[in-house]
Amino acid sequence: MAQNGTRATGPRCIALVGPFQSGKTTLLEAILARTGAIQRQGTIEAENTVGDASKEARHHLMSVELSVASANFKGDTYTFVDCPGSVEFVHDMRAALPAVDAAVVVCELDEKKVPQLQLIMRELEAQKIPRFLFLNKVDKADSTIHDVLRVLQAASRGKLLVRQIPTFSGDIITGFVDLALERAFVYKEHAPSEVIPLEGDALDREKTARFSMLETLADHDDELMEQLLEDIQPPRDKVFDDLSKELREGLVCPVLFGSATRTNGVLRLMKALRHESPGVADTAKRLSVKSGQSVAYVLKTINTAHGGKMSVVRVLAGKIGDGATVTTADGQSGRVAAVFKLTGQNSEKRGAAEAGETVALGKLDHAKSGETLSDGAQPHAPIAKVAPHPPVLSIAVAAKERKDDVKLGQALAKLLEEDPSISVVHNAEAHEVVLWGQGEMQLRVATERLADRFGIATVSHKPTVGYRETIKKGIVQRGRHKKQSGGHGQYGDVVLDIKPLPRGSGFSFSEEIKGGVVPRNYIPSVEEGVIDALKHGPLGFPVVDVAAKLIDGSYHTVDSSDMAFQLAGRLAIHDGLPQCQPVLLEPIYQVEIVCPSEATAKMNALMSGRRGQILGFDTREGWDGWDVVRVQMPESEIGDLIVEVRSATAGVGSFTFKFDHMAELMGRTADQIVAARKAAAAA
Ligand SMILES: Nc1nc2c(ncn2[C@@H]2O[C@H](COP(=O)(O)OP(=O)(O)O)[C@@H](O)[C@H]2O)c(=O)[nH]1
Ligand SMILES: [Mg+2]
Repeated sequence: MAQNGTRATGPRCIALVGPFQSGKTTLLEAILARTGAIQRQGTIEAENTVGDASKEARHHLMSVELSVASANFKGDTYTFVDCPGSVEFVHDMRAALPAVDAAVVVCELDEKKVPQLQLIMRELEAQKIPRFLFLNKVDKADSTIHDVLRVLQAASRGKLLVRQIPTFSGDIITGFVDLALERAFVYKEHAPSEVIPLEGDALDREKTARFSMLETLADHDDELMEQLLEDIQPPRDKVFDDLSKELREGLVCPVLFGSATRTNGVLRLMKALRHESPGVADTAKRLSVKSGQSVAYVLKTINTAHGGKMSVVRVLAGKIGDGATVTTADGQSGRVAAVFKLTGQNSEKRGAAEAGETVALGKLDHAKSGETLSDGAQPHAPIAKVAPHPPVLSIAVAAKERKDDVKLGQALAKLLEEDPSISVVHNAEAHEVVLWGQGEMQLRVATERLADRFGIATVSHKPTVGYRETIKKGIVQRGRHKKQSGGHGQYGDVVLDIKPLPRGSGFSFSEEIKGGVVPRNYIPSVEEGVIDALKHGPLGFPVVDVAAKLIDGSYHTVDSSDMAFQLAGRLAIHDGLPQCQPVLLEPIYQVEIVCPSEATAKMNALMSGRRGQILGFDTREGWDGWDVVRVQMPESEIGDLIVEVRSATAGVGSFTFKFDHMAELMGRTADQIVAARKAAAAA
């Protein structure tokens, strides 16, 4: 076939992305089977696919991390990166995308999945990744191309370009016409499609659909526009050139279709990739990779169960082999222990990797997911910086056995290197290690990995909320510490004027001692005692927004000491506060929820169930059909908010939050919190 002369050559790296359950992992399997990389095509149901082979993925029957496998097709290697579709694992996709040549967006014709598809398309558009759309599961579909465009175009800013039209037998799609080739194919199950004559009704439909494909291409090509206006048939090569060029520039997103389970449409997809997808030279240019140095990008780093670390990298320039010294963007060097070819969970040693190849490098200590590596000691600027989405859910984890505490910290550090969309916060006050992440499943998988890969059994629970307490009125309170025990006694005596302060003021200490009734040198000790007593107020929480003024007291020349005055200060607070109408304070956050507009009304109901206060609605800037809802909400209610936001938005709603203020909390809820705290302290 004499197709365009600008076809990229060499190894390609292609991301398989798309909504959850659209068939990405199955499509990878179909590609591997069709190209002969594997003997038999496995299925998700039989749990024998190349992708999703990790223990956690098999257990949950879903992709929980990316998998990589390569196929040879007509002399070139294509490495596919099967990215998880779940929003909770989306960072794996986002961090892998910079280094791929193109993405195949696998989707179904399902209106409910359009918002998810839109999120993914946005990411591809933002990162300027050339993209094809593969409409999967046509074995179940009877949709026309008209339906496809009506439903799916909403998800894409770039124009969807129909490259194929389905042909039917009754209601069932039995084949397709390729509009660029102008050829008709009929599907054969698990075998290449067969070319059939293009005639009759199919030919008429082909003419119409081809014309509209050419019109779309002509939007960005004046010469083609003129040819169309003058009714001149453009040469086939020109059409292929345009397809390829406009794909690479992200102007159009060609739509192909098929069935991954039946291996239909797979060869056409491979051919489209071969002829139209850019290669490593274009990708290196997109990423401003400097020449004269070997450069690789870490799509993902994985700490395997056997202790070895593997970094999946794409070599963007030069060559990286066993024993090479490579340096991270921040200047940390390490030696490549081995180069592997990956097929899902299987790795096989191989020789050096050349520009374009996607391989795993062994035991690179400093490599994190998203890292840029270069050979020698000279760092290369990071070629991409994909900031993880802010976390939305947290759990507190602890090692089941004390002896694993140190190991837990080390293992968590490794999980964070692999997936920076998880973070760890140490809550010193509550003695908790809090894991923050993108959702329940992601954090559950993280704790499973702690067990499976690092042998650490953990227990997890809801993180402690940062309650505080304060007082509503003041008091003047004496605190006297006096002990006569044989020889040396202890004596400290203070009078404190205790007063509430405005919200957010914290704590202040002052003194107004006249005539040296409390000697200067003891005053700091009084303050220390006060501060110490405020750590646990009468309700059991740290006390804030309180002023204590030392106004009187007495001392003893022999028995007074720092310790005695500390105790006196503590006593005054301890005895005084219960009489000051203590009240619980709870942290209130400002929360910004983003959701498709259809779901905005549901947020109202959701908020009233969670003591949230809606401050306002807005349209989301740059996001047609989306809203921003601003609310104030107690920290305790944010804990699992994401679960409800997602269920009200087909999984796509999200939020960010920041601390706003502390608010008084009274009544039953407050009583329960105080009782729970007392019970916990007694336990
Ligand atoms: N009928 C039909 N089912 C499919 C097809 N491709 C995938 N599936 C099924 O869709 C489900 C999700 O597939 P999977 O590959 O795990 O989707 P992923 O989440 O996108 O990786 C599985 O039950 C597959 O067997 C297809 O072409 N036709
Ligand atoms: Mg999958």
